[in-house]
Amino acid sequence: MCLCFVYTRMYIHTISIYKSLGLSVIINFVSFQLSKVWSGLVFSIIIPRMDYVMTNGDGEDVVIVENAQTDAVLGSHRDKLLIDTDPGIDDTMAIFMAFQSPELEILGLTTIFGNTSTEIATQNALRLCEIAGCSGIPVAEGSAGPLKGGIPRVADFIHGSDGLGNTHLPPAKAKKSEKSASEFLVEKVSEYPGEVSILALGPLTNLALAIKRDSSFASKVKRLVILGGAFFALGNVNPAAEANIYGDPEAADVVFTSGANIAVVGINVTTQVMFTVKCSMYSIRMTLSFLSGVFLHDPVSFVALVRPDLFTFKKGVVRVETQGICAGHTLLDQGLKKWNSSNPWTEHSPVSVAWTVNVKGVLDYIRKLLMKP
Ligand SMILES: [Ca+2]
Repeated sequence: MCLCFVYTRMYIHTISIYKSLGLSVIINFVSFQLSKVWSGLVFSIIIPRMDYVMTNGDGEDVVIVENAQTDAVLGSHRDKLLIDTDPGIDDTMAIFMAFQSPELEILGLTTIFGNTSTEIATQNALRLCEIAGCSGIPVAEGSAGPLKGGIPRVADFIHGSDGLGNTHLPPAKAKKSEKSASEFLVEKVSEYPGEVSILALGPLTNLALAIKRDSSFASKVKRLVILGGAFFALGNVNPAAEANIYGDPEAADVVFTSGANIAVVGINVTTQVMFTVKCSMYSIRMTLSFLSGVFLHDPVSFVALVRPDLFTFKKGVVRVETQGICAGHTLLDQGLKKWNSSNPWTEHSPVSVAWTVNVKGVLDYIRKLLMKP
């Protein structure tokens, strides 16, 4: 693959094929990160040939195998999917991966705050649908803040003021749905009970509102795959909490105890999968961030939806701390001990918590989808 890449703020507008956009958004994001420190730095580079290299959590290159077995295991039917999202750079990758998956029928996107405000997330979702040639897909705007109220936590210090690494894409032509996200979620899941999977890539406020709106919602969802939490690992907001769960701990606890068929992918798993870029022309390795790469939180969660065989899971009840210094902490009862009396974990339905990941398999899958013509 050959790319001639001159980095300017206009760069992203010159990319018409969205398989490249997923990568260019990341590169822009990394440049945004660099520019925060090296203010005024003109980051221009020509890369006649750019190899995309993925590394495992130890920083070792993973050899990418062309023609790897990456076909989805969903069978011949199209699996209906809703994506609740806060785009968001890595959300963008996951959304494009979904659009690149013909075995999926994307029923719509619902938006939430997190990487950016809900309002900007909605505009970004509409833009992404248009770029992907899928402007007919409904986008329903979600809650502007967490269940308990207050100002939502927004990670614009990571994703830029526009949520997409300050790429400042042109405004979307399409309009958002007149329905709220929770209305839309309930409507679609009720229309196809037992058939709709949901990929939740941000704080879980919209899902909790849908559960509160319709008591049968949780039981009618085919599978809910959640990006969130840190299981027996440090968080990324503070030692106790991961960002999506920290964004609305009350909502997360409602969802985890709803009885839905849930698989949750925490950052203890997603941080094992890292994206870096190698420029072979100059035989140098571009260090894309101060962490030597970019974690693929949202894309990994998408893979957990379509290729659960690339993960192992532990089953158990998950509760979320909603207050105090550990607010947003996710704690799984692994079932290793038989408790003598009831506690906040007993009498709730277990969920599946991603435990291990086939790093090479996941990276192969992500790369193949993003590079697909
Ligand atoms: Ca996200």
